[in-house]
Amino acid sequence: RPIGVMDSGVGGLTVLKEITKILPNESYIFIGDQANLPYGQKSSETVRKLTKRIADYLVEQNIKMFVIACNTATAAAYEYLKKVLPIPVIGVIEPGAQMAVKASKSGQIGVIATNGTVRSGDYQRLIKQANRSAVVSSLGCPEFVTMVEEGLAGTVEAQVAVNNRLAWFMDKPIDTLVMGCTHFPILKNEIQNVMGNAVTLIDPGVATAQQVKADLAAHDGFAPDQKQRVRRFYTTGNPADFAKVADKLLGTPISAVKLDI
Ligand code: DGN
Repeated sequence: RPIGVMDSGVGGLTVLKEITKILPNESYIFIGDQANLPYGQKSSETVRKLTKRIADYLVEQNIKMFVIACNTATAAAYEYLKKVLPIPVIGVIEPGAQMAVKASKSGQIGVIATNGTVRSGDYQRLIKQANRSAVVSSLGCPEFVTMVEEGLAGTVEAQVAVNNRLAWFMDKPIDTLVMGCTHFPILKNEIQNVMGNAVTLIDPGVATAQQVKADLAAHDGFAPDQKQRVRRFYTTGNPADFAKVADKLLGTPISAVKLDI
């Protein structure tokens, strides 16, 4: 049985990439809900409905685990889906928050995310739960998502936009910055350039992959079936747009199928 992974777009592929690194023999079905992108500006009720719709489709495909590879959808739907789905559900925020607390020496932690994730206060809450004296500064960077979807990572235009937005952190003494949107690791170089090497960047996808591995190990009957290994990619939007960014990101040609649900 495959593992189901979803995002509003291509960003979740940064999480899939980390999962496949440590679990190369599993089968995966990835869905990017590009027809409904961006999730970051929508109400949490709408995001919950959209995420449930994708989850239901994947459960019908007989997945054994559902990974919400989107921070906005995790904030809106993780607790709910954990209750209603018949399979284990993994979100990206809890693993990311814990990783940030471990990495930070000063307890001064920055979070960049969509406005939806910032509004949820989930990173703030979970970081403070793990370290009561932590100081969390959160900033919405919705335009980063569009830049990544348009394939602009690595351009001067992207660097300028990242510089402008992250100037907000200049008077905040953070030593750790959480890339709290799965699209943002694609802009990692731009982000590190402006923040400098004294700031540790946290990719919650890395911690999420470890969580997936641990949860699989904890459930019986989840041994990988080598013979049936598949990787399928779907988008509710335009497969050509999906493939353009996906190829670059995964370093191998991806053919995505248009999904009508
Ligand atoms: N990749 C999603 C996240 O991690 O929050 C958000 C992208 C979006 O739909 N705005």
